[in-house]
Amino acid sequence: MRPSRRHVLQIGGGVLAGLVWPRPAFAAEPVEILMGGKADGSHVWFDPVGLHVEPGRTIRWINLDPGNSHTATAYHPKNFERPLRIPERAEPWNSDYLLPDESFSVTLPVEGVYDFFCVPHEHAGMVGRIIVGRPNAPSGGPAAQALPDLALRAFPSIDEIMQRGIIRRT
Ligand SMILES: [Cu+2]
Repeated sequence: MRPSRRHVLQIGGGVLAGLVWPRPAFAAEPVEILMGGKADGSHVWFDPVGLHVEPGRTIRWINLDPGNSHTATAYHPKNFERPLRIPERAEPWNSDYLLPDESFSVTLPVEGVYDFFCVPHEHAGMVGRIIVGRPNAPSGGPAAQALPDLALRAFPSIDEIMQRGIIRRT
C-alpha cells in the first residue's frame, strides 16, 4: 500500500526536526535524497544524485532549499509526456511541488534504472538516477532519448553508481 501524499508530508515534517545528514542507512528506513539550491537560485540539485538500493526500498525526497519549490518526477510518458527512463513495469511517480521542508516518498519494488527530474529545473540539470537491484534486469534501463543537455550531463553513469553505491553531488 502506498501512503497518501498528505500522510507522507506529516511524517516528513515530524522527522525533519531531528534530521542529520549523512545518516546511517538501516534496511527499514527510507533513503533520503535532499533537494537543495543556492540562495540566489543560480544552482539547484538533488543530493545524492545517484543511488543504488535493494528492491523494495523506500526513497524519500526532502526539500531543504529555503528559497525554492522542487519536484521529484519520474521520466515517464504519463508525466508531461517525458521519455520513459524507468523500468517498463514500474509505476511512475510525481511529487508535485514540494515547499521548503516538505517531503515525498515512493517505494521501488521493480529492479532497474530510474531517472527522475525536477519539473521547473530539468533544464538547469536538476535530475537524478536510482538503480534498484540489478541495472540490467529485464524490466529495462534508461532510454536514449533527447533530454536537455545539462540534464543528460548530470546523470552519474550506471557503472559509477554500482561501484560506489551513492554519488553525492559535486
Ligand atoms: Cu527544482
